[in-house]
Amino acid sequence: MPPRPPHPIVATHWGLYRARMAEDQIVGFDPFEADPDPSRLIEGVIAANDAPARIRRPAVRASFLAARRAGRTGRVEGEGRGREPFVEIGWDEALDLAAAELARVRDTHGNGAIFGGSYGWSSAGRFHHAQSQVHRFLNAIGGYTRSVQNYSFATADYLLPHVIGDRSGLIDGHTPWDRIADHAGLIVMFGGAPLKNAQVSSGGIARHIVGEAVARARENGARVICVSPLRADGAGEDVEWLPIRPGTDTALILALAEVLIAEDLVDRAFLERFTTGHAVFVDYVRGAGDGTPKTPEWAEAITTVPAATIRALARGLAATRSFLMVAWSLQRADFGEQPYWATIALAALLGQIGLPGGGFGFGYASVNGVGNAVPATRWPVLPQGTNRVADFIPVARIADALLSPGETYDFDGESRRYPDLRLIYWAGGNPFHHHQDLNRLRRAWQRPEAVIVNESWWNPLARHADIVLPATTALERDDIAASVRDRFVSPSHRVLAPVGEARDDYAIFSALAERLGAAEIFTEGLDTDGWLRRLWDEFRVRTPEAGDLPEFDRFWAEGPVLRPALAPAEQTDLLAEFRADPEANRLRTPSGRIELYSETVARFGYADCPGHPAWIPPREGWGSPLAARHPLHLLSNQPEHRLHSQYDHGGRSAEGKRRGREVVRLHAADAGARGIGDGDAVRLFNDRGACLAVAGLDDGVVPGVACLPTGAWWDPVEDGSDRPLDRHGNPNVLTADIGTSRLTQGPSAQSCLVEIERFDGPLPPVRAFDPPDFVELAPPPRDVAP
Ligand SMILES: Nc1nc2c(c(=O)[nH]1)N[C@H]1C(S)=C(S)[C@@H](COP(=O)(O)OP(=O)(O)OC[C@H]3O[C@@H](n4cnc5c(=O)[nH]c(N)nc54)[C@H](O)[C@@H]3O)O[C@H]1N2
Ligand SMILES: Nc1nc2c(c(=O)[nH]1)N[C@H]1C(S)=C(S)[C@@H](COP(=O)(O)OP(=O)(O)OC[C@H]3O[C@@H](n4cnc5c(=O)[nH]c(N)nc54)[C@H](O)[C@@H]3O)O[C@H]1N2
Ligand SMILES: [Mo]
Repeated sequence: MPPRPPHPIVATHWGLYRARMAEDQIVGFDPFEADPDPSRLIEGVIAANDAPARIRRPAVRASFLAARRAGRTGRVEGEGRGREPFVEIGWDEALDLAAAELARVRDTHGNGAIFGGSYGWSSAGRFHHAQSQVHRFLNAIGGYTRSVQNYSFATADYLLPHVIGDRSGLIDGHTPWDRIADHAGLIVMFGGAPLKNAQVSSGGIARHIVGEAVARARENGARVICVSPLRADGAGEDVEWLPIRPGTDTALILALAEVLIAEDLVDRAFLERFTTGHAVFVDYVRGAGDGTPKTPEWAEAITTVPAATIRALARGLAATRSFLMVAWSLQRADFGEQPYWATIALAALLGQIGLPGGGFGFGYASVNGVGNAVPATRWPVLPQGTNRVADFIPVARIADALLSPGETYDFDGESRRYPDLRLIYWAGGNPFHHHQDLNRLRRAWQRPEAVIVNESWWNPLARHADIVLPATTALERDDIAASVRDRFVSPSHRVLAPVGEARDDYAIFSALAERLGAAEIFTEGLDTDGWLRRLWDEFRVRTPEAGDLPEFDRFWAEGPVLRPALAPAEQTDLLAEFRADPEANRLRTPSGRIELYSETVARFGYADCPGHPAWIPPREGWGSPLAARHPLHLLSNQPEHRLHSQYDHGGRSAEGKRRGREVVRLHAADAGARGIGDGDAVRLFNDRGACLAVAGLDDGVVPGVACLPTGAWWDPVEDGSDRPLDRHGNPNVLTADIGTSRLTQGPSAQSCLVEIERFDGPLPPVRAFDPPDFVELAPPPRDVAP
């Protein structure tokens, strides 16, 4: 690599930062100068880099190593994954062992028995992106069973094509913030626009835009309403809060539609010209089939939003240019299709879709950069090769697949079978953070014959692996960073030496590929320097202003390049072209129009996702039978003080905790009824599990709701129970592992009921950040399956 410049820059998912150096040592970070609203998530990251939780050497689960050293293959039960000590070994033996597992499973059961979905956010750089690396490697050795979708918006991802023909307004094609700020008179944000979430964006951020966008809309006179169980989801003081019960927005949206219909405020011409199935939807809203008109009074009983407020809001929506935005969280819940489809239907009744700053869009603050007016660019990506295995699972059905190989399940109109997965390779994600019902996942996780993980930290994923290979962190390697939602491309310079024996994922996979006879396919003869140059050169060639971009060495020395923003005249609103000419620009739905009733979805015959938007009471929520025992609705939203589980052992995350545990926020009325005071230790529980946390009283939480953010490293008390108490406050010991519906099979974490009690016993110390126990020699395996 060319030398590191004197003022290096580091790219993270939460922003670009200038490294402050003193005598060649990094001493701190300064925010990137073009960023108006830099994130503090960088704090503590340097100190965390060589924390005790760091994985320093390759390590193997003790009974697994003993079995393999004794020549025994197959599943090794021992004490079970997650409950055993590890043996640290040298790189050569570790790589030989991992390569032998891959070869044996591939040769015995085929590449489809290797699960390489490896979902997760990894780190920001494009080349060392662990996801891309592991997929490229597994393709080089013949392929793997992959996963489709993501945890963020799986449900919307598979619903929207049925409704508007593609993922516009979800993945790209959003009406830009500028247009909304300039034209909208009323902005209704279901799930709010939480600035805590807009701190991050996959691939990195040069400019944080959400705070200034909402402020600009307010300056231009727009009324901004945050519909949420949490007041804090509003972006700023002058955003109005409309409190709602979680999981009930569909009822509110249907009632808004009912008012428009009853008061003749519907844009009939729009419905006729641009939609299909509106008669079915209107009949449903009026109660034609089920005898229940979806009136504001009906919705008030479900949502707690007063009927008068609903009527006034509906009239307000029709009286001005209005924009409906929905956070991704709403579809990570039972029947999460419904609030999205209902929003599109409501926007269609209003008839403003495709007009400047009008209509609908999704995820505007779920990450930074949604609605950023940036020119479409194909940023540098590591090519992943071709996967010769066609099979896949929906990403959130991992535990089902492991528990029930061969079993059938429904998915988007297909009846499919779960594959027989024998080996899991995970790099750059943390299923013991992201998956629901972790106690169930742990049971499922015992099934495969081998689990190989590349990680930097002894987090719950690494602890549940057989072979753990220590990976470098982003601070320890050179990379190129870029994000589809932003305008920058930047070097990310190595500012620290690797801790212990950590290696880059690229080096790890190169060495494995070598052992499996695929080195040339995987590396193409290039080292890191060679790859970075190739990615840069390819990017320069396909970028319009290629001539303005420096060659690699200058780029490396000079730092971030900002591409020009889209000029106002180049900005368009979602579905504007369709509105301008619906024949020439037919949507890719069967009718070519917006489908308020989908014959395709109706034909699938799923009771949990009928052919039009509908109110289906959640499996878990207020009013469901479980509420008698577990009356509080648990929201597990994204954490303000970290990205998922990353750097939970570091500075910023620790600041958000009390007594070393995650804070569960609840209303004083709910706390008082349970004898819980602010700062008390509490136990949250339901039939799936239990965790400790510290109570934070907050009148900005709707009564009946408890909010425990995700990301505290799971810290089970190992007492032999299959539902051990988590000491630290990880909500995924409580959440349900059930697909949103048979249509989309997405994660449904936000539909979760719990009870909370004061915890008066001695507080067990948090052990999550201690390394596991290490032993010198593996004990003989107790039980080896053939
Ligand atoms: N209850 C509940 N659960 C949820 C959600 C929720 O709302 N509620 N949200 C879900 C959503 S939207 C998401 S996206 C997921 C997020 O889930 P994940 O993306 O799986 O979470 P992360 O903590 O970001 O995991 C990334 C892991 O990659 C590791 N890593 C980082 N860089 C590298 C690298 O270069 N190499 C290697 N080998 N490893 C690296 C990190 O140490 C970390 O362990 O969580 C989901 N889970
Ligand atoms: N700081 C930080 N930012 C993040 C992340 C992180 O880990 N840390 N993760 C990133 C990722 S991967 C993703 S996918 C996005 C996710 O983005 P979102 O899905 O938008 O994130 P959440 O925080 O789960 O939800 C946003 C808010 O929706 C509200 N909400 C939940 N359920 C309901 C409901 O039924 N009705 C209504 N009206 N509101 C509801 C909650 O109060 C919550 O605060 O966040 C990203 N941003
Ligand atoms: Mo996500």
